[in-house]
Amino acid sequence: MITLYDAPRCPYCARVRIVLAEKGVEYETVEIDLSDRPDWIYEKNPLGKVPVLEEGDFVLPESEMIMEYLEERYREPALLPADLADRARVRLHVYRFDLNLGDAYYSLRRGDEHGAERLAHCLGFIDRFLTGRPRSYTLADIAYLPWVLRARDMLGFDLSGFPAIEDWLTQLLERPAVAAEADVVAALPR
Ligand SMILES: N[C@@H](CCC(=O)N[C@@H](CS)C(=O)NCC(=O)O)C(=O)O
Repeated sequence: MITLYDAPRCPYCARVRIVLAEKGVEYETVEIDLSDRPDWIYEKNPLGKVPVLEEGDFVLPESEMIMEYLEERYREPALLPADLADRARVRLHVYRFDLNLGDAYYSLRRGDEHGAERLAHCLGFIDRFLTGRPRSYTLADIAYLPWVLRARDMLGFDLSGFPAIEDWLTQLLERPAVAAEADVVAALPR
């Protein structure tokens, strides 16, 4: 049985929850209180962070690595394209997440003076990228979605200036795995 060391409010954990749900993998959850982390979590991950995936002796931190592991372990439904170049592009988007979105999101969340502008700037790039571009659903969508959802629903960031992102979100929310994550966000204390 797979165990996920998890925290509902953690968007990195959300990546893993969504991949597990997409692939229909049964797992158990150990919820970690991020404001009072148990000392033993450092034995699972020297950085003390979640998510951590565990299966017997195998312990794997880092959401990006966990998504890749699950993709290789559970082939269906595929969340990486068949074409090698397309796979590399998806990985590039995931690799550049901090630059493309994460840094700006946390800037706003910290209350930095120009946080909202930074986030709007990044979302503008993503919106232009998504505009009129038919794409299949991949790990890249899952890698970005938890922050977009939290920006809208927790930070109250207005997405109406980003129509392609709004369409993308609406389409993704039709997937049960993504809708379940929206429910997790809705239940978070504000
Ligand atoms: N690079 C890590 C980041 C994970 C991360 O930052 N998790 C946060 C919760 S959202 C955490 O555990 N924070 C505790 C800490 O920083 O001490 C990943 O992709 O899994």
